[in-house]
Amino acid sequence: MIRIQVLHGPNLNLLGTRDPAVYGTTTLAEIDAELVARGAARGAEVRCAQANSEGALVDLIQAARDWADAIVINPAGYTHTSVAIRDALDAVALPAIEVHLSNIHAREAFRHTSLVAPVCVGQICGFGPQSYYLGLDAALARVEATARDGLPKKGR
Ligand code: CA2
Repeated sequence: MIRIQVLHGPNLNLLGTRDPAVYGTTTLAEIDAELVARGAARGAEVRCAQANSEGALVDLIQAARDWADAIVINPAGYTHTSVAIRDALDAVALPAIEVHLSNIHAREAFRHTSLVAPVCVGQICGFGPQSYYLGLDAALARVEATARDGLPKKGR
């Protein structure tokens, strides 16, 4: 069975309760339930966790090494600032898919840079909650392809 760890960064616990114009009305619990259901439909186990602090996210990334085949992560505000989260993703060397609800490239300039992007397989942004579901598809596809064909020559 494929195992996917989904990680949500700071303030995403507020989803659906504040700022609906930017982040929509779907709650994090609803997104997590959909991810677990979609995973189960594909024969995969999906575990979801959210943390507001950088160190807690580093701990969750490290813990995923003992359990998961891949990570889907929305580092939220830490996307643009956290060397520690980038280093943790690099160190565990699991395939990671970066996701964002909003199109970070169409927003303020400081959101255009992602420190984690170079250590992820790829980035999906701008599709609201669908970004997570596409991220799950991408993670499952990558794990299945690696099991079938071995590690790709390029990419993580
Ligand atoms: O678009 C995304 O998913 C972001 O990762 C969300 C982050 C932001 O800092 C990134 O640049 C892009 C912010 C998450 C804050 O979530 C809230 C949810 C509801 C109300 C207020 C904030």
